[in-house]
Amino acid sequence: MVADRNFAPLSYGIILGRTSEQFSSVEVGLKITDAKVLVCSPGRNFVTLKIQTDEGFYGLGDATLNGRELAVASYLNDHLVPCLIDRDPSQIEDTWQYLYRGAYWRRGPVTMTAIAAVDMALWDIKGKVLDTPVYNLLGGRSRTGVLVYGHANGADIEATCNEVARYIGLGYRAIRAQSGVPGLASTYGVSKNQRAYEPAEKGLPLENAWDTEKYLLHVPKLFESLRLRFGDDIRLLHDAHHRLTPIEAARLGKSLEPYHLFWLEDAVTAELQEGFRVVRQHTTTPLAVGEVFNTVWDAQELITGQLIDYLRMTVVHGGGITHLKKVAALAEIYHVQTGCHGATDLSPVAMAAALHFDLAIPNFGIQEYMRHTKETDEVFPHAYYFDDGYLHPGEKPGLGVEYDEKLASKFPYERAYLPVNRKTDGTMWNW
Ligand code: CS2
Ligand code: MG
Repeated sequence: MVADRNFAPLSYGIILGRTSEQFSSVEVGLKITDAKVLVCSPGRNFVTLKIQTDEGFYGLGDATLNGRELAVASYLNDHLVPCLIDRDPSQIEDTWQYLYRGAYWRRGPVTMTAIAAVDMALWDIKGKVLDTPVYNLLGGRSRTGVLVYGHANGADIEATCNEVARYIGLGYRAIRAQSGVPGLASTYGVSKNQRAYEPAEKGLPLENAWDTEKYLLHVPKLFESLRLRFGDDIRLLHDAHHRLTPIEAARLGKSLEPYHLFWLEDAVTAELQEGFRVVRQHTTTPLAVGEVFNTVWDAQELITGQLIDYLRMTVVHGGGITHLKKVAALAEIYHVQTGCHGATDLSPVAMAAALHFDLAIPNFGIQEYMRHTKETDEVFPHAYYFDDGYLHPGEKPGLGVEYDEKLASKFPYERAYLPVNRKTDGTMWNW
């Protein structure tokens, strides 16, 4: 059918086979009729936005902000949902601009996670209406699959090496390795019970004790053991979780050079983006940062100054697919690749959105993949799948994720927090 001048050019009315007589000049096809904020806890907390339209199409967006979930739920329920009703769901860019610029108060994790949820849901709807997976709407495949890295962690070096062996056995080609540090009772990123670690814990925040010197002496020994046992081919990654000052991070990067890491992540926090310049001046270990970033402004200097190699921003905390593709386009010019955050606190909806994005953009680097629990996968049945070290988003129209509301209602929300970090003398520490 040829587009009629009476239709808005991006209207779904054309796709749905309507004729101009069925519309007045202001009608543009689908309308958003409802948007529900769904909160559940199948092992951990998730907030999901479900946008419904008058033609029965619906879209899902992840709105989970670990440890601060209900703030986003309120932002959506109290402030965004009323603005969505009766809008045309095909106008993704305009809706993004409306919610971002229209708020007056820009940026911040709560705002940008809420906007991301709307954005993801609208891309999901667009894919379903056009009967195609979202990656096709982003320019189509740029690769055959999405290279992922898994998490191997253990109480000590030997336990971590054994975990790496297990991941290699599962087909992973890239593995993040974390180990407990001798002399410290617990370390973030390392579970106490040999199970996959879960970033947040129920109850009040747990407190970890931290000693930078012990850590800096230990980590090179871990990677020396890993290279001796597994050779040079496997890609190895490490996350410092923002615990170091720039010069400490520079020392760590330098001491890890013989073991040629794929990346050293979150060596320092990046509120002070130029802090990375110090690290960069001293080491050739590739640097990754950005899982806590929410707009391009958090990474602008890091990208344009070529201070990092991989940007960890992801769809759910980075303003959605609409914003992240612009950030990636800026990064592409400066030889920065993506490495989207993918811990278990990002729901399968965010994981699917990341995979469509990863498959399509030219400067994709790697995708983090921490497997969800069986309960989570059952609440969010999804088309994406792991095969031989790669994830594939699948061919279902839209994002390819469902939400089982009945099952989800059996898992009510439980408050949980990320741990707090203190130095051994009690000082709050998490640069
Ligand atoms: C970690 C996460 O996956 C990562 O790289 O840093 O565990 C992160 O701390 C959590 O996702 C925070 O919610
Ligand atoms: Mg991290």
